[in-house]
Amino acid sequence: MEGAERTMIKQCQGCGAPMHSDTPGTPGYLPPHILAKDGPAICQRCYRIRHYGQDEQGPVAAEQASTAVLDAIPWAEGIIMVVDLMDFEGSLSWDLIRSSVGKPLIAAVNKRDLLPKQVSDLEAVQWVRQRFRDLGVPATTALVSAAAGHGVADLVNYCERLGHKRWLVAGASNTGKSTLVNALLGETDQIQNATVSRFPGTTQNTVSWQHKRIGECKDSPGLVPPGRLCDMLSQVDAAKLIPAKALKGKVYPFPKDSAMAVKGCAAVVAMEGSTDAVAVGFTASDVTWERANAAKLDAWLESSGSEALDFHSVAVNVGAGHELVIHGLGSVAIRRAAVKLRLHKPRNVKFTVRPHLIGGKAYR
Ligand SMILES: Nc1nc2c(ncn2[C@@H]2O[C@H](COP(=O)(O)OP(=O)(O)OP(=O)(O)O)[C@@H](O)[C@H]2O)c(=O)[nH]1
Ligand SMILES: [Mg+2]
Ligand SMILES: [Zn+2]
Repeated sequence: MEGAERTMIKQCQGCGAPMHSDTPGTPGYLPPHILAKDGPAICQRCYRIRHYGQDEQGPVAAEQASTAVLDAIPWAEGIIMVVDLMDFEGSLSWDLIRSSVGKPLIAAVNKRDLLPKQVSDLEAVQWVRQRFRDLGVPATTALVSAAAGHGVADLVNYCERLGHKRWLVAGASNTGKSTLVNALLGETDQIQNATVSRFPGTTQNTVSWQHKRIGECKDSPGLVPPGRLCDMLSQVDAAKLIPAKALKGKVYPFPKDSAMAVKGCAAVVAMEGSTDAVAVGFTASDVTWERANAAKLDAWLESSGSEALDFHSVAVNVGAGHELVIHGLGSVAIRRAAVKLRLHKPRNVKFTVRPHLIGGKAYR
């Protein structure tokens, strides 16, 4: 009887893990007397994340997340792909984009609240649309701040107009999928909402929610796109790199031989370029770009935390008005004159050169 009830109920409404009373300290665990109660419930891990901000159990395995998302795609009539505006290229999941072909793909470009005020919604949307065109991503853009509720009503209206009734909310880990699901549900009468945390890998499996206007929405575990620096560190070090603060720029003159670094993570050295060149180092996390001594970069880079990263360097040309983005870390925008620079980064970390997100009005 008890076993039958268990298989009937039970999935954690916060993270999607199957509920059990077998192994304390694993996702989905609840003591038997609580698990036996009726109604939706959240597991002990979700409870600890929500009330103490702690996740001792660590992230969902990348393969498990990927399998859960790929399994849900045939079910979905439309995909809401959540992308982190602060780590745009780094948080694009190409596996998801490829697997979504043939279905409406809405890119909910999230964390708009972290952009400086000088950038208007229109500018940001135009920039995102152009990036999707350049990258060949056939997505409709919805600029949102799931945490602040910005753009969420427009997203609901758009989904409703399309008329589909099964929506999969998917994307890279920590982009704000669960926060968006909660914002979509808004003032509905759901008893438990999706668990949100600053640690990547919170959601364990797909979880269904009923939305009055757009039908069934599924939250899903975060995919891990290759090449993000934050995914190569321990959970504690990674948390320092995860975009959670207003995007901040540090402006430095960037003539030949000058250098900037984020301690333990990456550095850039100007190899060729005019004395007029200026670099703006952007991050939206607990780390910042600092001026560095080009001759002493090794010391800067080796001060990484617990993990031993394998650094290498690569030459990169960055035009004026463009920026070098280091996936899962931040960017360096070049102003006034083009620069040929040398980028020092951990070997598997990817980078992109793109037109700048923040135009001429800020950080001139
Ligand atoms: N500033 C800001 N932070 C946000 C926004 N949306 C989500 N976050 C934060 O981003 C972090 C991750 O949010 P989640 O909703 O748990 O992200 P997720 O994509 O469900 O993450 P996983 O389940 O781990 O894949 C949390 O610290 C959120 O508070 C937003 O619109 N603005
Ligand atoms: Mg989640
Ligand atoms: Zn849970």
